[in-house]
Amino acid sequence: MQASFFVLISYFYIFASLKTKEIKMKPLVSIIMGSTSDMKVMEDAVNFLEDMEVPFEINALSAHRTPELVAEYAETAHQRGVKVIIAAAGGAAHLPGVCAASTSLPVIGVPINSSNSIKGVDSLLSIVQMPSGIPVATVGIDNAKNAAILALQILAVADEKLFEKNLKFKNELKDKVTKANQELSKLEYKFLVK
Ligand code: C2R
Repeated sequence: MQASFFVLISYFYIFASLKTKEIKMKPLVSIIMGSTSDMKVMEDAVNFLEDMEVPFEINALSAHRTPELVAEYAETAHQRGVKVIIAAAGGAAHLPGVCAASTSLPVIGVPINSSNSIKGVDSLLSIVQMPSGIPVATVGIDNAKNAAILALQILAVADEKLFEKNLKFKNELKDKVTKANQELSKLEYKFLVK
């Protein structure tokens, strides 16, 4: 009786720990943004990582509004398993740079054309013009998808499965161009030379 109770408890323990493992994936990519108002742009990055099955975490943090939290977050990111940080901000976009100052993980910056921004150009320059020694790899204005693709490519250097996924994605891009050219070849104009 006592033995079967012990077996039952062991099964329950194994099942519970497997479940916890399943739920508690370690994030490989960490997305941070200056405000949740950036989320409409950052959804492109979220969707790409989701499609590629890359575990990620997401937080709103601000170098202006929550400076202590940004430093704590950046200093501890690698302890949570994070390998790449994507940091988005608009206007006086200091978040990516301040984050890069407190971590040796690669930081990818996404300049946001926010409501307080001058068409995203201020955000772009604030992120890209970092002083020597503290780089932030900067993508185009509002180009959150490119940030996620670059994050995947960084991870793929040491991960065969992600390397294959990235290759498949790039091949799909090639196929799109091939199809586009097939469509263009159907055009009929008097002066179009084929
Ligand atoms: P609100 O919509 O919250 O007013 O934010 C955000 O990224 C957002 O694009 C407007 C814009 O302010 C940006 N913001 C930063 C920082 N914190 C918030 N650029 C920062 O620390 O760099």
